[in-house]
This record gives sequence, C-alpha cells and structure tokens, in this order.
Amino acid sequence: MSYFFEQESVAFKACVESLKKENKKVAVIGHVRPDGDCIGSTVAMVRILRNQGIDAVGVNNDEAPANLKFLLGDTPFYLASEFTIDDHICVTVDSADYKRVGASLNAMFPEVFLNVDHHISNKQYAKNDLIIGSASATAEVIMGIVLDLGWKIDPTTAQALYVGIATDTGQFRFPSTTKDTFEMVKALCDFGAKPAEAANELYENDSFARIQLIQLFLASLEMECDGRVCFGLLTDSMYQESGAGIDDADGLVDYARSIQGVEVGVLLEERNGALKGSLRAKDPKYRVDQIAQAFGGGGHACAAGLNVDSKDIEAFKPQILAKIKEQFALLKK
Ligand SMILES: [Mn+2]
Repeated sequence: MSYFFEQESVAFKACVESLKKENKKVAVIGHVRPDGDCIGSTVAMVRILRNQGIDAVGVNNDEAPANLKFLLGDTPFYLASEFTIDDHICVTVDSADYKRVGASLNAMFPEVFLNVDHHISNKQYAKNDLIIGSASATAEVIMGIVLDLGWKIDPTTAQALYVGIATDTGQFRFPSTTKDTFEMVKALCDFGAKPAEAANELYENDSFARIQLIQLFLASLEMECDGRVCFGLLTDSMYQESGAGIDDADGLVDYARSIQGVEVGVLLEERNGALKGSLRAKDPKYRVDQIAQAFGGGGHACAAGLNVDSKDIEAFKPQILAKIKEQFALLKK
C-alpha cells in the first residue's frame, strides 16, 4: 500500500504505544479562538486516542463557536477554566506556536508530549513534533495517519475531520487542496461524514447580527496598491452597533480577497484594546506568513495572522501596507 505520511504515521503509532504502556491520561489542546480545523482535530484526536484505550479529553481556552458545537457530540471537551489537571499530559493540535493555546494552558502544561500540525511556521516545541506543511489542514494530517495505520473511525470523528478539512481549504478552493485531500474526504464519507449536513450547520446558520456586522465591514473596504490590496476594518463600535460577537467575524477577510484584481486581502480588527490582523492571498507566492512574521505573527503562505499591542488601526495600517509593498517588490525581481 502507499502511505500518505509514512514516517509520521510510524511516529504517531509509537507515541500511542508509549501512552498506553505508561497508562497516561491525555489532554488534547488547540489554539485560542478555535476554528473548524482546531475543533475538528481536537475532537478527532480525543476520540482516536480513546478508541485506543487512552483516557483522553479535549481542553481549550475558549468555547467552541456556536456553529461548530455540533461537532463535539459526546466527546469530553472542557474549558481551560473548568479543567483540573490530574496527571494529564498534553497533545496539541493545529497550534504553530505553543503560546497560541493561551497562557492558562501554557501554565498548566509546561511540557508538550506531541504536537500535530500543518503550519509551515510551526516552532516544533514538543517532545514529538508531527508537522506536515503540505497538508491542507491538521485534520488532513490526522486522517492521513489514520489511513496509513489502517485504523477505523466512527461517524462523529469522520464528520469532525471532514469539517476541519472543508473549512481550512475554504470549501476545497484554496491551493492547499490536492488529490490527496479528496482521497481522504472520500474515505471520510465512507466512515460516515455527511458533507451536506456539515454545510447546513456551518453556512446556513448566520445570525442576523452577523449579517449586520458584515454590512458594516463591507462599508469599510478600501483599495490600496492600485487595487492589488484590499483592507477591511472591524472596530469595537461595529460590534456594538450590530450586536455581533467575535465569532461572527470568522471568514470576513475572505470578502477583501475575493474582489477582482485583489491579490492580498487584509482585515484589521480592534479587540479589547489590542489589534489583530488577518492576511489572505490568492496565490502562495505572496507568502503572507512572512509579512505576518515581520509583526510577530505567522501562518501559511496564503493565510496568516498577527497580533499587535496597539490600539491605533490608522497608525498601524501604513506599517503593514509598507511590508506588503516590500513583498510585492521582492517578487518583481
Ligand atoms: Mn488548521
């Protein structure tokens, strides 16, 4: 048989064997403000480990967004604030930098046993790092390993992995979508994933407040660099005016990128006195992860993010725009 990730599958199996042998309890943790891939990968990892007889639970700094709660099923999943550590050791999913899981989980688990991820910028902070930068999603890394090992998964696990892949590929539109992605999705359907049910939960469920937030966001869009870059803003006052919550901002940056002629879409967001930036490129050659890295952030070639300790969007915008222009200039050479 051919393997998706032969080396990593062998390494994962060895990790599972050692957890079993030492009778370890596992906390599977992911990044703050979890997205579809983070929740999907957490749920799947917990269930796969439990299926191997390991006492595993999911823990996150934040609650699963409302439109992803359906993925949890009967999976044990705790908020960090309500979780008591009882000899658990920690496995991270979808977290390129260990800081991304939040300060309270960092404090609870000074060491990481296993780090499973697909971010090229992953800092490899665990005892065992299984990073596949070419995978479209952490869920794809997990599914490849499951298939390589010939393991079976239940329909809840299949649905969780499906949603991880479907959301991180932008519904199979991003360049990270490959033949392997579809092979894995086919296998997930065989295991009981239901794409139409997932799409209903994810995309036919917007609150009216989110639509009003989108309206305010769209009104903020501005073109830069002769229409090659589009900036959108989300401010505290927009949240207040629309009544939307922070989960409602998911995916808004894609509107900025989706415009004809735009190569890089940028969302700058005011939140609790700090500033968050999201970058999306149409082509991986723009390496928006490098642009984000210049401000302490990171991510993927086509999708990256950053956080800055500033309140002033207007002051920050020229700084990030200058960096984007630099990147464009580099490509010209
Ligand atoms: Mn991901």
